[in-house]
Amino acid sequence: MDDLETYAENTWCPGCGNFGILSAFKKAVRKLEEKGIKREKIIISAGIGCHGKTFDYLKLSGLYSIHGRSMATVQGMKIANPDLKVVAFAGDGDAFGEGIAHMIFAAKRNADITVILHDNGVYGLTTGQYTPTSQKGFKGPSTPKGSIEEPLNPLALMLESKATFVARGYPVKLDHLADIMVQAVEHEGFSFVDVLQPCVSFNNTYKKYNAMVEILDHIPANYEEAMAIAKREDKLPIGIIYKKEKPPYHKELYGDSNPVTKRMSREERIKKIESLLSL
Ligand SMILES: Cc1ncc(C[n+]2csc(CCOP(=O)(O)OP(=O)(O)O)c2C)c(N)n1
Ligand code: SF4
Ligand SMILES: [Mg+2]
Repeated sequence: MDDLETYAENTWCPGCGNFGILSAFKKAVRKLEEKGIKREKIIISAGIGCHGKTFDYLKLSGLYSIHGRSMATVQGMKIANPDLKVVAFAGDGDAFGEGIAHMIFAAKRNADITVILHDNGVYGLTTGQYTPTSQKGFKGPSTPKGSIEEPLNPLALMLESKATFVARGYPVKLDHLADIMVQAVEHEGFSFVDVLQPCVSFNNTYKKYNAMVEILDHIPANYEEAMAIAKREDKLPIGIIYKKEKPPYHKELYGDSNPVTKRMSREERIKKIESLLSL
């Protein structure tokens, strides 16, 4: 048993892409520790789904969220204590179905959170319904004749929503994914990692991804190049697709102040409210 493992029994299907995501994240935590980020400062959350079990299998502090709400949960954690590095594990149904407004607004306001998307193009836990990222023609119990909708492009959507760090990884390229995760957590602002995650039971994409994944040899120079890479259909480039420095939401909101360490007394708060009301 490693020191990031919990007592929870792992119930993912053998071969699931989630195993690689979990291993890559454990590697990332250890690399972050080597860089001086204490383990107790890394706080996690997750939605509901197969991806959500990542929360059960990681010995880190956090709060298990509900379907589509882990992005809101970690934003609250960050505002309450800006010293924390907060990470949300999200599913594609979770983040871009139920939680799509949270994703867009978290990116728009440059909330200092990291979202790791377990993008398997399917509702895995509920056994195979189509999601916003399912390919056109995808067959499952809710689309027996094949989905007639076009999929969302998570990278392009997050770029358009003003995310300041956008990346894509593949669990088969485990060390590469771990490096992306490290940089995503280190980034000050909204960081989004779209992980191409094969679901062996309901959407087995290993063959397709093995043929189409290509490691980017540079970080695109600007937004336009990033968007062009995000929209490529001939290949699936992985790596950091966009990175921009911009003040994060909590700093715009209250500078370097930390409500945990700089908590006003009751009297000070009443005085502050009175002064605000008298304006
Ligand atoms: C508010 C709410 N709506 C729906 C559900 C039922 N539900 C649980 S998991 C799930 C699908 C999860 O799919 P996804 O987010 O893609 O995660 P995956 O299982 O593929 O990792 C659904 C619809 C729920 N638990 N709560
Ligand atoms: S149903 Fe799919 S996503 Fe869920 S554990 Fe099995 S292979 Fe993984
Ligand atoms: Mg899914």
